[in-house]
Amino acid sequence: MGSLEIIRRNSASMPAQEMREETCCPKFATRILKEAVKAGTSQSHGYATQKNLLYGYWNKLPKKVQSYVEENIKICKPSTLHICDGSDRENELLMYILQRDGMIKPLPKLENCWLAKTDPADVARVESKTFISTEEERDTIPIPKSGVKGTLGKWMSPEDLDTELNMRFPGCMEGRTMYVIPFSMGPVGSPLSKIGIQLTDSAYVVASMRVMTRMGSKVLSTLGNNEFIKCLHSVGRPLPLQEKLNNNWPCNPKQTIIAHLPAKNEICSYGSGYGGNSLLGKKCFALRLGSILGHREGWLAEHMLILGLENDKGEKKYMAAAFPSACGKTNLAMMTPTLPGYKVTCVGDDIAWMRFDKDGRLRAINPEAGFFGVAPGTSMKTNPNAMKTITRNTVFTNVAETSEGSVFWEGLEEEVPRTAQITSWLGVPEWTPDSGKPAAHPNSRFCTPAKQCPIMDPDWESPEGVPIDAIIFGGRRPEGVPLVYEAYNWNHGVFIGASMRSEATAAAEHKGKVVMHDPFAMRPFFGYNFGHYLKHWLSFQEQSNLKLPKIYHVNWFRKDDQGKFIWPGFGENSRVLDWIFRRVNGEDCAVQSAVGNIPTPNSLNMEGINQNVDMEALFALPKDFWQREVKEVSKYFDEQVNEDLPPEIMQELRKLETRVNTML
Ligand code: GTP
Ligand code: SPV
Ligand code: MN
Repeated sequence: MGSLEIIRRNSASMPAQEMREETCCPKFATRILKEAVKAGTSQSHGYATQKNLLYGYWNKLPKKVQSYVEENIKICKPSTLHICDGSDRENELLMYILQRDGMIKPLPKLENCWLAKTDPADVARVESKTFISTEEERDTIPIPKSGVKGTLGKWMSPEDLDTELNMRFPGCMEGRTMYVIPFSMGPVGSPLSKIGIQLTDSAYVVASMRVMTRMGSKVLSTLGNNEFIKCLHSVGRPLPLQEKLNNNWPCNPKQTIIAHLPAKNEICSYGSGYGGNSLLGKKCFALRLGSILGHREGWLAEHMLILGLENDKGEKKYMAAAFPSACGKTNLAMMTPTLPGYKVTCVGDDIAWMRFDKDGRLRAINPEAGFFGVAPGTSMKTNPNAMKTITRNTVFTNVAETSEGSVFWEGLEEEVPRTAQITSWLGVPEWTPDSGKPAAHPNSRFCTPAKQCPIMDPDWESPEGVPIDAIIFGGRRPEGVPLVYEAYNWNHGVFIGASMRSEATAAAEHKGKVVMHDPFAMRPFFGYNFGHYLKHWLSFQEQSNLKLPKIYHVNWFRKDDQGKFIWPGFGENSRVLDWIFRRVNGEDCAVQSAVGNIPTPNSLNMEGINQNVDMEALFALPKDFWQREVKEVSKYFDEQVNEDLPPEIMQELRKLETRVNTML
């Protein structure tokens, strides 16, 4: 069968797409597909399942990968197969297909940039439908106190999960192409890296994985016949469609499930095409399965940015920071310091894999190769490095567009021409703020190659990772929590991570701005029992050969009585990083407080700050607030972590309680 016949047959049930094909670049696609099919079929003698290999080389797949693919072709029944090589030509093909299907459109004002708009029902991670399946429930989550609903992850028995998967996956790719994506989390070949194979029926996912991971043929040669993480993904909308798509975006929100099977090193995700639900290398692999592997193998997989900070004397240190989703990791990782002579370099903006090396130093790699960053709030004022990164080769999802063919979101008001008309993410033309609705979805994002960021650290792809001297926790705390404080020691630091709380954001399905517990910024991403996770963190304290990083807590989001942020944030956060830097260097610039060491008066470098900052309000420690905080954290540990709470954490809580109660 000829290539285009295959394509035509696939879209026959959706005549609108035939028309779009005309408006794209059919000649180009015909040529690539013809070549691809020639290459594919002439090489496909080993292809046992008699399916149509549309692109790629079956024989180049290691045997174990072939078996995994074959097994799932039998279940999902795609009509064609595409084995990804990661080439530019392949990407052009994908972009053609996505345009033809009405899922993306070009943004002519920017270089090779694209706009995708999803079904408005598929815009964020869905924690309520995300499960980890182990024989023993307690391996996955602490058993909450009786009568309390657990919030530290969701468990499903292997039998129940089997039933759920069997209800969804058989035939789920009918009429569609199954893409086989070989990808490496971490630099290809690094001893800290791990390889996955994702099978998906979404070309959008392939295009995104190409940016977010190292993807393609080079990964297969490194893999050989070794084990890999199995990642199966389907949007859950076989062809012909039973119901019309919304926005041409295939997804199946009612049936969505994101399942992790640690015993089989496997992830199965169905029904969502968005972000962390579908780019399985990210949260599913690098954090949930990653944390399990880390526990097993003695390392850490964390929801942390990694940055390098060079001071005005040319000294450099690396820091890792865990903030919950949409709480400022990308911004801090790419910040432009306002302190003269300081320089920040970016290693990663979302995930860190960290391991102590033979000299006892904690080394971190960024397992990702791209940024899937929150668009709203990103501007030349707040994050110029991100703005410079996303001007080319970027896929924007659920942002608004301008009449001149560029993008718009909340925060760019000063940076789009006054004459430009704005079409909102929901397609409402001539959008104005008066509509009362945001132009871009609050969780709209850019997907952009990390190497385009002008401040990438020279060692960001170093196979051995960068040495970490400080670990920073933080969240959105409108009241009570000071700008920065330092843990008294490692165990106190682990306690600080465990008691993290933050205002809910749009990155998940939560409503409103309630302050939620989000220990280690990992609550949605723990791959195993949080109590065991704490024990793992605490275990490093006992190993005397380790040079443990110092631990900090920061809060950029404290508000005054008028509801305004007290701290200017963004580039000014360099003042806090500088203080941390000096503390790591052993400088005597801290004083004890109930919560930890805080800067001595005037030790925070405020030189040249062009705004009045109420330092007293920023560092105030209201006794009643902290008494409530202690009670709340205590209740949380008691109800949620229950029997699995390590005694060391309880001791730290009691110490905090005593310090707070004896406060003036
Ligand atoms: P995920 O990608 O969801 O994990 O989020 P993230 O932690 O990388 O958050 P990001 O840096 O994208 O920031 C999210 C929002 O917080 C944006 O709207 C930013 O403008 C805002 N933000 C970041 N840093 C600061 C800060 O220092 N002060 C204030 N007020 N807002 C900030
Ligand atoms: C987050 O929510 O923390 C993200 C975005 O980084 S997603 O990839 O959708 O998880
Ligand atoms: Mn994140």
